[in-house]
Amino acid sequence: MTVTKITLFDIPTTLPVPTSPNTWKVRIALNFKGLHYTTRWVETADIETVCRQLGIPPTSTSPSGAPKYTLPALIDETRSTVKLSDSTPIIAYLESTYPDPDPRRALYPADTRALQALFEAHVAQRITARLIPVMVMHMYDKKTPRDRVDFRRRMEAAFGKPLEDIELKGNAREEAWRELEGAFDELAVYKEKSGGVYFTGGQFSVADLTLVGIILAMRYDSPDEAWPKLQEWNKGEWKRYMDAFEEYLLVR
Ligand SMILES: N[C@@H](CCC(=O)N[C@@H](CS)C(=O)NCC(=O)O)C(=O)O
Repeated sequence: MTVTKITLFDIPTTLPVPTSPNTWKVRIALNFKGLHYTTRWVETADIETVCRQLGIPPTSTSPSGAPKYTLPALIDETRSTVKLSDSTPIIAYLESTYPDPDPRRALYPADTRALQALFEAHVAQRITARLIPVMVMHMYDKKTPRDRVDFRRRMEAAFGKPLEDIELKGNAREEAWRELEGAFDELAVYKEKSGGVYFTGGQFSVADLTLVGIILAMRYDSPDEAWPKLQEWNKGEWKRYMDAFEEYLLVR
């Protein structure tokens, strides 16, 4: 393990593991690179205060025009102090600061950045956006009591209805699951073209980590619905895919 002084900021849950797709992306990258780090757990309700206090930059702008702060964030105090937010730039930083001597183990090769960004946008549109209507109550359940209040308030404001009514039921729910299965079918067809276990062949990349983060959220937030379905789709393809990441899922 490389001696580094890195803090990863992640969101706690009531489980022994986090469920945030974007923080998982960075955690897997740190574990894969063998960099020493510790986790600072910050409830969603405190993200803005903690980031402002520590000088961690916002990741976007809210509709009101105010800066928006999200996790993951990372502070690296190994050489000088570097403060970062946003999963993909964090991985790009880790890649350039702590490159693997073997270039085939690069997680974010510079010449693939456009394609990887395109993949991230595709997954966000086809999968992530479709998960809330079938997972919102599962997500709610796994949040800390304080974050449940915050989550309910934000979701109800965004959807204009009670949290319980955001979750689809009956036929509409089945149809939403069929659409999600179709999105994974499509990904399986593309993945076969890589000729390897991962979307980038024999070595996973940021693109794979984006999808893995989403699948981990499905597995941990919804272990009795999303995860059993996913394991069956495409003849067990996604179960085998996830097995390949098992050694990088340590939470420290
Ligand atoms: N583009 C950001 C998105 C991060 C993001 O949306 N994080 C969520 C957790 S997965 C978050 O911090 N949510 C808290 C909030 O919206 O207040 C990234 O890739 O890191």
